[in-house]
Amino acid sequence: MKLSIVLSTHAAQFQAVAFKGDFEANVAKIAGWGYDGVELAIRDPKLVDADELERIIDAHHLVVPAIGTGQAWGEEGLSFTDPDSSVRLAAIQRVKDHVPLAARFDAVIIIGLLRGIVKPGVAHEQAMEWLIAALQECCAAAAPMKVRLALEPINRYETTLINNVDQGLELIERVGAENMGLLLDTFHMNIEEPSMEESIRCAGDRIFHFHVADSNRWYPGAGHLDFRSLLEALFETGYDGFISGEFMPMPDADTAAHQAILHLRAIENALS
Ligand code: LER
Ligand code: MN
Repeated sequence: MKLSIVLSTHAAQFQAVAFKGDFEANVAKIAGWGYDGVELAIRDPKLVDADELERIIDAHHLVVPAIGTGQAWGEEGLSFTDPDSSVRLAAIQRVKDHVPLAARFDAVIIIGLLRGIVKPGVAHEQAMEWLIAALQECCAAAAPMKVRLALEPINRYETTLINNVDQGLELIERVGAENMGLLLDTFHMNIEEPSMEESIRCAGDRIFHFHVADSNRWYPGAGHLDFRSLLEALFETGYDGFISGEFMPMPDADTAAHQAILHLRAIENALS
């Protein structure tokens, strides 16, 4: 089982990123606990020194399975579905800017809240059309560099666009790009899916990335989700990507990261 954890390259507001702050010290701690990778949350790749990033990641024998883009929404309000076309264009350009960095690390680009919400005065289908056109453009820009995009179904309290796996799969059909898949997140699935295991089976080989947090969005093992059953269903689909921890830094970031890997490695041992 390949395990990673979300790490922000810069300070951000999003609460479920356990690690913010001193980047290299955090990478060292993450490697020390036995993680195999770090998922990078990057607001704008132009703010990142890619050589330095690669040096730090390599020095700690980690890889980067995915790059999160949601901070561009959280900190700057960029989205694919804003009624202002200049905002939509800026969001598309931001994803295109991520492509060279993602190619360098062989990382999936995550489309979470960068897709936006349906803003007041915008019809849902209009937002869907903007979303589909944006994803088609980003997928076309990413394909020559063999970069994949993963759209994350996100619970209803955070967005009204693509809350569950069914809607995600229908969206992928409409986008019609081979390099477009889904990121499933156990926290959102627990809110939206009638059966999380069944949804994992339905998504099958379209699962490009996987986030884990428990029912309370604390580390796996701190709530009531059955991670053994969920991971069994996930691996039965043939998924061989990363299981990436995205949870609250509770009771504190170090305890959460350490407890998560203890819980997930114990499940790995039980499954083997
Ligand atoms: C990001 O991966 C996520 O899960 C969302 O909750 C962001 O708001
Ligand atoms: Mn997530």
